[in-house]
Amino acid sequence: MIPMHINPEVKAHLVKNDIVALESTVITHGLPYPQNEKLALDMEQEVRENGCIPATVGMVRGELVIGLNKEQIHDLSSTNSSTMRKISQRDYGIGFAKKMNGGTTVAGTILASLQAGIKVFATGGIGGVHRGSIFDVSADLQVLSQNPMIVVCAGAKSILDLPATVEKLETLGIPVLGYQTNDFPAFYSTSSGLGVDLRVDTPEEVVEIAQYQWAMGIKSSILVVVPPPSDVALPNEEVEKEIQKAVHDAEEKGIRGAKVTPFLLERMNQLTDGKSMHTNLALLTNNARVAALIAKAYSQKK
Ligand code: PSU
Ligand code: MN
Repeated sequence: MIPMHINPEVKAHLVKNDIVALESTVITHGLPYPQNEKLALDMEQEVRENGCIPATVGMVRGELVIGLNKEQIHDLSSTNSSTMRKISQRDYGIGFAKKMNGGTTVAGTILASLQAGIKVFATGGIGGVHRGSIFDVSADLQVLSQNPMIVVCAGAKSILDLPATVEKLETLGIPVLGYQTNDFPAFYSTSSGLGVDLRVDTPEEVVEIAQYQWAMGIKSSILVVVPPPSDVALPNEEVEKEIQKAVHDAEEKGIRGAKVTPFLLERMNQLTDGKSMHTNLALLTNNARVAALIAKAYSQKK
């Protein structure tokens, strides 16, 4: 038995399954306090306003919590990130045994959601293949390829090598659906110049495709990519300069492993005078909205 607590409201909705899982590495390591706490609550609110129940996932003193309460969200938001772990696939045993506090990554949240029976999950951007000379590929990709979830995101963070990440998604057999778009978004920008496997315009189409894929016995996630809202999207060329600087700084400072992504996000925020964070926050809540529409459709079509 694993130490897992499912919030009573989430538990009561598991049969209907009109639930959206939300990650927490974005809270513990992705955004500064207090913007992270506000974001977490805004995403939950967005899910509720669109007719579903939010379940923010995290680890609290070695217990996997599915549906953090407000106090737990406050604690994970305001605690120094260096004392918390990024919980990805390899970290569960360690986190349980050593009673750690941590934020679950995309990989960690997918694994937790499946334990609870949740099928739809919203995040900002998945991890992927990093740029630069060090070989660094997020465990998110592998976990996406092996676990059946509907994952809503704005593509992969553009601090990554997007063409390589998209190739890797193809190799791993992860279908990429463009939600009301023909383009693979570049996180801060609406298009990376890369395509998607299919454009879909409704939540029902996403659910139908997922159900057929899983009925084939294929246990991979379905990636739904949503461009950032047009009023906050940044021009590709504008962010690209800053990304190159941030990646250069990370290499120069010898940043490695799980620290790379948080470093790059913070550096981007400094380099863009907070503009990148503004876009990041807006796309996260927008993804929560789309995920709720999909979870609702899923709950009705089960
Ligand atoms: N996207 C963001 N902020 C984040 C992340 C993604 O805008 O903080 C997190 C996600 O939790 C993702 C993780 O799963 O970064 C990837 O980390 P890594 O590259 O170390 O696998
Ligand atoms: Mn990595």
